[in-house]
Amino acid sequence: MNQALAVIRRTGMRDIIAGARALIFDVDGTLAETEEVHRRAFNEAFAEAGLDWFWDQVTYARLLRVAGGKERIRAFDQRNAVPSLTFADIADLHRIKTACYAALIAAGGCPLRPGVRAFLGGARRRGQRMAIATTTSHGNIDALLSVALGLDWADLFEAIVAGDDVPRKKPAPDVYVEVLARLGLAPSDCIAIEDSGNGLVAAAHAGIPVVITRSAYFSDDDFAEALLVVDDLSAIDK
Ligand code: XBP
Ligand code: MG
Repeated sequence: MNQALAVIRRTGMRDIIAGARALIFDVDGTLAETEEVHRRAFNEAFAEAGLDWFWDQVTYARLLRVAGGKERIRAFDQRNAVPSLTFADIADLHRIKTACYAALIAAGGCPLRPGVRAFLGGARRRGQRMAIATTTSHGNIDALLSVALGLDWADLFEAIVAGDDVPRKKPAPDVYVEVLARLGLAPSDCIAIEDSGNGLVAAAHAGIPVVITRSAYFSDDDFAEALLVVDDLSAIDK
């Protein structure tokens, strides 16, 4: 698409996005580039648990196709003919990882991605309703957004649905279906803001139009079904 068409398309999209009754935000990779912090937290948890595991960026990029930290640990353990961890072991290990993540975020934070703060402010000024639909946990959302948006961050979002609130994680549509139910809105009234192929599939299967903001670990995913793909949210407000 040439530059002029891209500008027209983006301008038209800006009006569509501004006209949505609700905006539903993914968290990891969308509001902030958190996956490197998650990866560090997983590796700290493995060391604390005495496991000789270490996930480098290449390994983690492959494992990120599995949504959910517990599921990711299980997928990695099952690479061995005889998995070494029970479900209880995995739950314990994931609790350690979540504590490591909270400590890393508290120590250094993870800034909001470019344009996110302005985008949230614009939506609030326009009176648009906002919600969160994520695979991660409520504890991780709170750890990240308490630092990035302040202790009253939850006041911005009418509905906050996390991975363990629903039977199936992304790419299943469950978190988005639950957000729609809590908002009492139709899919076409809303727009989802996502960063990954799994997130696009989840929102699209709930019938919600999707804006993709490319993130570090998912920039090469297939976003053909998205309403709009931008490098970050600042591109929309221009
Ligand atoms: C991203 C995920 C999460 C995080 C790790 O969620 O898939 O699993 O990678 O967090 P989203 P947990 O992009 O939907 O926000 O270890 O708590 O799962
Ligand atoms: Mg994401």
